[in-house]
Amino acid sequence: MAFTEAERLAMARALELAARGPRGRNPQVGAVILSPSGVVLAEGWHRGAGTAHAEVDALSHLPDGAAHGATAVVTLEPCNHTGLTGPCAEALLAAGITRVVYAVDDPGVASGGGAERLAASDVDVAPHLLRDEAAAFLEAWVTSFRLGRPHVTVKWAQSLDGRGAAADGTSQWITGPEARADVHRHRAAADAIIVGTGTALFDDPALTARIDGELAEHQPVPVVIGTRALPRRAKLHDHPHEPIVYGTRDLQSVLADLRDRGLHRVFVEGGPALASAFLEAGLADRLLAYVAPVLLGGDRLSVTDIGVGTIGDARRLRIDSVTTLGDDILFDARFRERRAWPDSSAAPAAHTAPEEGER
Ligand code: AOF
Ligand code: ZN
Repeated sequence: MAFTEAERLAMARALELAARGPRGRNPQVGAVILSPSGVVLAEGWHRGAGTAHAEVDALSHLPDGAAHGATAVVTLEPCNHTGLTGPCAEALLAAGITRVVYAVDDPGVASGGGAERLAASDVDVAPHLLRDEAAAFLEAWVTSFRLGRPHVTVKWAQSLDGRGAAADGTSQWITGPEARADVHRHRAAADAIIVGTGTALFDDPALTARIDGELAEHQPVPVVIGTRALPRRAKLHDHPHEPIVYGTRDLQSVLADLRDRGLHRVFVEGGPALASAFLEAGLADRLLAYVAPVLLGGDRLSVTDIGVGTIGDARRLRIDSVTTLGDDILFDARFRERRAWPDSSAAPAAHTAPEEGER
């Protein structure tokens, strides 16, 4: 598919615009309207459920007729349904748009199909410009949309021999400063950050996102799972958000509650028992494994039992990137099998999601 330089720049701009929208139930979407010669005519973005979609927001800045023969560049395939607002495909046609460039297909059964609708009316539809960037940006929304639960990233730091702590349980600073800074960037991108009470008691983590020593603009809500009480002096109590404490081990109900609170990007930070519980339940979408060139030996592993009794049951992942961070290496991987809710009307029981690109 051929794209012009103006379209590439417009898509990069549309992704920036998308990020201005709130991280809520609806996707964050951006749009740019280009004249036939590639001049930016208008910009728009989606401000959350019930408000205008990005394309309609962009078109609303133009006088009638000004978009005739123009190109719409959108980060998500224009929708084809009447939800809380009308179908964008029809709005683009009514405005006289003759070319639509978009990044990611709309995964919705009802909302999808906008590309076909537009093509059927002789609009030149060019999909998948900057798809990888846009898909990464929309990953959490696509997961919550498809699986009916928040997107879960499990993170751990490990020694080269797969240990998560030394024999006495100490585990801070397995990895170096570059890797730890990277963890804080991921924290800042999350809506909630979960630890077990064991970690909360033993490590006394602050669970804030800090960039260059300063609190990041966006702070994830700290969440503690387990039955032991937090000491009153725990650092967690100084977090800008009041910690949420769940005295249950039922991860389904925890995720359901986080979803109902509008927290769709969950970052699981430890320890091994909690990470293993998410893995065993099939409730992990992404793994960030920071591997340090140290050996610890002993029996404190990064992951414990995850219900794999035989090699055929091994949890398989796809590695998306391997990055050197100082002396350490980050494996960023996606789980091949993921589970939705067993009890959800939004998705079938123990549903196994096909991999991205296999749908
Ligand atoms: C677009 N452009 O900017 C967005 C889209 O209930 P509604 O009407 O807000 O529709 C929400 C659905 O529409 C959402 O699940 C997704 O499929 C699509 N979002 N589509 O063309 C946009 N935000
Ligand atoms: Zn729409």
